[in-house]
Amino acid sequence: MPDLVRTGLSLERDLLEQFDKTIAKRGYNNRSEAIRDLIREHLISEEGDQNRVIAGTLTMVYDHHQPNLTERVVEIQHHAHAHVLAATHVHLDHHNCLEVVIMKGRSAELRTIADQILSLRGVKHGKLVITTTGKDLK
Ligand code: NI
Repeated sequence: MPDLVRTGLSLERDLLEQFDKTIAKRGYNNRSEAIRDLIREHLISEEGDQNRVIAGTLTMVYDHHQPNLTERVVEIQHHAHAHVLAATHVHLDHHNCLEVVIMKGRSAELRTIADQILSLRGVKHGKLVITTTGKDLK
C-alpha cells in the first residue's frame, strides 16, 4: 500500500466544474486520479538532461493591457537574445495577444526563459514545447 497523503486546494468553482466535466469525458471515476495523472505528466516533462541542446517553442496568450507586461516580455527576450531565434505576435482581439517564441539552447536555459515569461502577471496561458534539434535523430 503506497503512503498516501491527503491535501487540499482552493480554486474557482467554475474552474473545478469545467475540470470535472473534462475528466468525466475522459473516463476518470474520481478527481484524485485525474490530478495524480496531471502531476505525473508534469514530473515527466521536468525530467531530462538539463545540458542537452534542444529546440523549443513557447506559446503564450496574454492581455497586453496588463501594466508593464508587454515591456517585460520583450525585455526577457532581449536578455535571452542568444537563445531566441524568432518571435511571432498576433492580436487575437482588443485585449488578447498570442505570441510564439522559437528558441534553441540548453534545456535548462530554455525552461528558465519560459518560466520567467509564464510567471508574469497577465499571462493567461502558456506552454513550452520541447523538441529535438534533429542532430541526434536519423
Ligand atoms: Ni497584440
